[in-house]
Amino acid sequence: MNIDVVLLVLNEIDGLRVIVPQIPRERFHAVFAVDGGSNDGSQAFLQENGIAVVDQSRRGRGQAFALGVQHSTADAFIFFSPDGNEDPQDLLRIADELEAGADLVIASRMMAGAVNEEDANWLKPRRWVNNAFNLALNGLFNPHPVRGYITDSINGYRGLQRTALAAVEPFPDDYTVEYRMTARALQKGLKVKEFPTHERDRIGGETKVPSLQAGLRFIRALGEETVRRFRNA
Ligand SMILES: Nc1nc2c(ncn2[C@@H]2O[C@H](COP(=O)(O)OP(=O)(O)OP(=O)(O)O)[C@@H](O)[C@H]2O)c(=O)[nH]1
Ligand SMILES: [Mg+2]
Repeated sequence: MNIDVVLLVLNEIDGLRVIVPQIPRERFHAVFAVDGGSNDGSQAFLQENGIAVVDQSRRGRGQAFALGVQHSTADAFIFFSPDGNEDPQDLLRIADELEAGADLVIASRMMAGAVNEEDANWLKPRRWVNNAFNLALNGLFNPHPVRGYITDSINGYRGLQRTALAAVEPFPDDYTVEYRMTARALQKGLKVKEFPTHERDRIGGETKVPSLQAGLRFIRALGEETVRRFRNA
């Protein structure tokens, strides 16, 4: 099976310098990047390292996912953010799960055995908010909400089969793309597989996602996906 790694990049030069050499490139059909308009040398660094860059016409993680799929000729894709949060060794695990037949593979920061950046804190606001969205998604879209409970429906570190595209497209432009993809995959009865990951610290640069705005967009995404579900039923 051919699998491509799609790097999602917006001003990640510090992360790229550390992470790119750690990508097990020989395992993959192609490794290429979708860039949301970096101006910090990310594009030049990628090109120097033999990684093709697809330019986005506008900013947005969802559009980056869509372009990644459009430019890939592989049987499956892994979406990877090279900012330091995601362990490049997990690329191999995701590839194995895709080869074993999972339609959607999610690196979970929340399940038993996983480590997430808030674990050491007493207050875990991001985890609590994510868990509320996980609960809503499992309740609304998961045909097996107990035994098949999805613990990290939002995480972007994931692999997807080309054959699963029909169930999860079209992608929205923004960063609700992963959440909606998980909802649609569950609702269509696709095989969604999670494994525990160790989330690490961002290496440099800045967060691109404002958290309050993100919360509101996720609420809207839930509403829109619910309407979509009943329209499709
Ligand atoms: N191509 C593309 N990549 C993007 C865009 N927005 C964010 N990214 C990348 O997507 C990844 C995730 O964005 P982050 O800002 O790290 O979001 P986050 O992981 O929730 O936030 P942190 O915890 O601060 O790392 C990073 O690799 C970004 O460079 C975009 O519009 N286009
Ligand atoms: Mg990040």
